Amino acid sequence: MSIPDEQIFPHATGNAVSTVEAHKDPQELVFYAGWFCPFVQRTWITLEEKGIPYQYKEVNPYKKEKHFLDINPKGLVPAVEYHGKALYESLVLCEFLDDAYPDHKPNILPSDAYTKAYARIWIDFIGKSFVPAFFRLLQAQEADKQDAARTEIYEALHKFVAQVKGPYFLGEEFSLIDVAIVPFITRDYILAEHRAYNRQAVSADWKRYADYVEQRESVVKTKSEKDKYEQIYGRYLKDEAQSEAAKAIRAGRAIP
Ligand SMILES: N[C@@H](CCC(=O)N[C@@H](CS)C(=O)NCC(=O)O)C(=O)O
Repeated sequence: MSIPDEQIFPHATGNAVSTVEAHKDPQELVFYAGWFCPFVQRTWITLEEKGIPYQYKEVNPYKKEKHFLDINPKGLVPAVEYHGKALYESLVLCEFLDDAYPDHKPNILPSDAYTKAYARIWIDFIGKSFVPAFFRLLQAQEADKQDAARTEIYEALHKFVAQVKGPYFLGEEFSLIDVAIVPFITRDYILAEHRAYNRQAVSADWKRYADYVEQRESVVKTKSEKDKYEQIYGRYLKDEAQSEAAKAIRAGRAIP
């Protein structure tokens, strides 16, 4: 019998424990998070990069509790309350943090207008090409579907890596492009262990980029233990997950 999505491990583990502990006190910014969620990790990395004071609140988004639906009617983490007003959507939140905390450097988006627009093109690419392919490969059951999804992911990564200046996407500066993709890099061992994905097989350049970006302090500080992620992704690997993302992939829709 499959385990319902609501029964997830209830709190962060590993490196993320001390990060959560350091953010227990009330602040004007409340961060509604799920320790396991790659989209949450984007916003969490941004908060840590910028040293913004925030209060971490763990939410199980699968329970769709009323108090959380009042904050995010979509019922998804991450979300924030800022001076009592709610916002959600990981990338919107990352950009908001740049705008709302201009004195907290570094900015996660480049200040130059051209580079900012160029960054948004590749952030959009991650959301429309790489992330859906990542979920498709996780959820694919038959060998031919897995092969097709692996090819799709490799093709997306070839296009992405052709633009990487190194060591980060834009060069020396860590930016929202890296933030958008790195939570999936820290979880790609699931694909490596179960779906014959391999960083080196994508390309040496991809492996170099992925190996480097996952070492960033803000990324390491927001990571839980591997076996806890495996519990969550085990349902995806059997295509039994009932998350909004899993259902969308199954139905051939864009992920929410
Ligand atoms: N587009 C959203 C996606 C957020 C998302 O899918 N979060 C998942 C957890 S990783 C969630 O809250 N799932 C609850 C559900 O699917 O019911 C974002 O970028 O913030």
